Amino acid sequence: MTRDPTGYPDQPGSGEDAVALVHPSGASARITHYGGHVVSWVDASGRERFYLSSRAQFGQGKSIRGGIPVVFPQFGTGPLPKHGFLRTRRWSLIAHVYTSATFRITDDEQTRALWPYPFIAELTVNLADMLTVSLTITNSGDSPFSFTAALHNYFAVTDVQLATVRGLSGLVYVDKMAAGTRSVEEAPDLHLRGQTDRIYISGPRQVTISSAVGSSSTVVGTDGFGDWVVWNPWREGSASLADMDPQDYLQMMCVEAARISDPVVLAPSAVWCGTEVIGAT
Ligand code: TA6
Repeated sequence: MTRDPTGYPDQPGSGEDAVALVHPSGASARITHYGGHVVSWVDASGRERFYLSSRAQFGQGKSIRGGIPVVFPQFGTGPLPKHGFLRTRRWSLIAHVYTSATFRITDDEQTRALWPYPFIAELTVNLADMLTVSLTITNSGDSPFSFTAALHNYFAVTDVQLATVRGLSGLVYVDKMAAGTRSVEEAPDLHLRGQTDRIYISGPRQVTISSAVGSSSTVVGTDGFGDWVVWNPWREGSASLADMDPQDYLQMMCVEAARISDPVVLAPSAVWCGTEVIGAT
């Protein structure tokens, strides 16, 4: 999927307001204030590397379907809204040059009503040969808290049935499609054959999606996360999502840098940082 880096699919009434990054190589990226959400990265060869649903909703109390939703302070379901509350809130832009932008969001009355902790979250996106995304969480209160988090990457693939994920072999995974049972990944190259929703525990720091866009690969390296999530709703799952065309499951693969199995515990004034570096080869 190639998208004009200066343009954007029309989203009538979407309220999408994004910050653009541009690099002399021709690469570009866009990040919305809503959700502190990377919605596009076009690499130097002009290929869009993220899936973004044409039915995505912007700023309407929903997470944007595509790009990189920021998950904090709860991955998945639990006492808080699913995947936490940062992905559906407006962030402030605090720094922006051509190739880099930093967004910030802090606790407020609404977040404290859900989760009673003061925090500062910052998302920094750097565009160079690769795209680097860092999520930093500071405990700005006076009691410790713990959290789970993820950068919920929706990578673009030309055909999910041809794409593979390398790097997960030998890992234990929690299979949400099999009532949370644990299995060991045996495939050197993971092919998705149907609806998939797995948490790979304590994985390597790098995975590669082969045959991602055309014959090119997407390489994701991480620091501070530890787990990986692989998700694709397949035909049946995407049909139940109002913000996704049922055929779009073919064009996306979520391979997420996550911190789930070993939640972060932050003392007052302590800072955690999770980073991913994404390359296109
Ligand atoms: O990260 C995988 C997952 O937790 C799946 O279980 C699936 O529900 C997906 O996220 C998308 O969640 P969302 O709330 O954005 O529809």
